[in-house]
Amino acid sequence: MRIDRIECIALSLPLKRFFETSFGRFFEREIVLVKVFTNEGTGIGECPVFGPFYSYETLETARHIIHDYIAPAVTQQEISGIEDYIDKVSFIRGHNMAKSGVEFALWDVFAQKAGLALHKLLGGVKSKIPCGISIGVQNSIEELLEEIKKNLELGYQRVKLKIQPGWDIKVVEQVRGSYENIPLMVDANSAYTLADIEVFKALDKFGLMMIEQPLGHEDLYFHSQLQRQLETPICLDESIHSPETAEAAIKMDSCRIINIKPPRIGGLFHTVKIHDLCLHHGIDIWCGGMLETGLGRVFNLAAASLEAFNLPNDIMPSGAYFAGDIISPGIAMDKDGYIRLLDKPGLGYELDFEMVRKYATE
Ligand code: OSB
Ligand code: MG
Repeated sequence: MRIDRIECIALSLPLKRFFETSFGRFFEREIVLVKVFTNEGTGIGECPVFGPFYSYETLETARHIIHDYIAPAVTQQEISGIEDYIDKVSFIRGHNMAKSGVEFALWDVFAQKAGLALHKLLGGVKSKIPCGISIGVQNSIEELLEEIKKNLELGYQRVKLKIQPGWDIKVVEQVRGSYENIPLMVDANSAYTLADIEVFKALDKFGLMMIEQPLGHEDLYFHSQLQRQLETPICLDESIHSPETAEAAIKMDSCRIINIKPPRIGGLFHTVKIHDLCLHHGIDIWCGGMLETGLGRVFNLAAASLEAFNLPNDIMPSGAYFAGDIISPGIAMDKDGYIRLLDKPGLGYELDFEMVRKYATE
């Protein structure tokens, strides 16, 4: 297969309601839509960059890396498969979201060419994917309890609360007061240090499924120190960039669970690698999200269809956070909190050009 051209389109989608994490409150979602034109068809992917709050990648760095480094390394030549693409861009250090945006589009082309649904081509074994909801920091506890109620009624199988200093122990205590038995977890997005050990010892008493990324976004060592003092499993998100960091984290006992976000680790090829590693070591995994559009969620759904993804995922239907979506049909979740995988060749969804035009920023 030969890649002729790669195109990036910047999109900005308004959120239905603000989304707040320990790194900020957001009202809109800016992402990069990636189109890869090959001699065997066109594929689409997305880079769900967040600005330098979550990681160093931004809309501008993703476009820059794709146009000025990835495209020259992979266009106008034969690409034998995904692994060949991974090899050809491996000289670029980091910039996993930029790399994965193009990788996703290539998976789309290869799945179309094989006449297989993407999740089947990847080796997925599931027909439906369990969903959890991620609920941001709210203005008040009352507002939070209202959000939880609404989302449980929609069918989500677990609730993840964003926490930060000042919005942690009391909040979890009150949520547990109203919902004694729901599958509940928290995500700190690196808002604490080991000096906050007492916060985690207090959280340890609430029967949480896990505490996601409590400490530094690059850290493995301090997480291993924290994990040995807690019953609750630590789940790493930001700190895991690659199969190598995943292996180091497992060997250091920095976590018992890994949140695999395909864009954060450079795409679906590395997703399979980390999946296999976690299966081997008995580490639980689930697929995280970056407030992707429906398009980004399709790649996450394929990841979550792999055997060892055994916990509810941060994969939401269209309409969870956005009023409109850029794919058609929209992604739907049933009342039991499952998204059914489609069995059409390729992604199974089409780009909605009218919505893309509506949200394009240039
Ligand atoms: O840390 O998991 C995270 C959203 C944006 C950036 C980081 C995170 C999140 C979420 C939302 O928690 C998950 C989702 O719905 O995509
Ligand atoms: Mg997280």
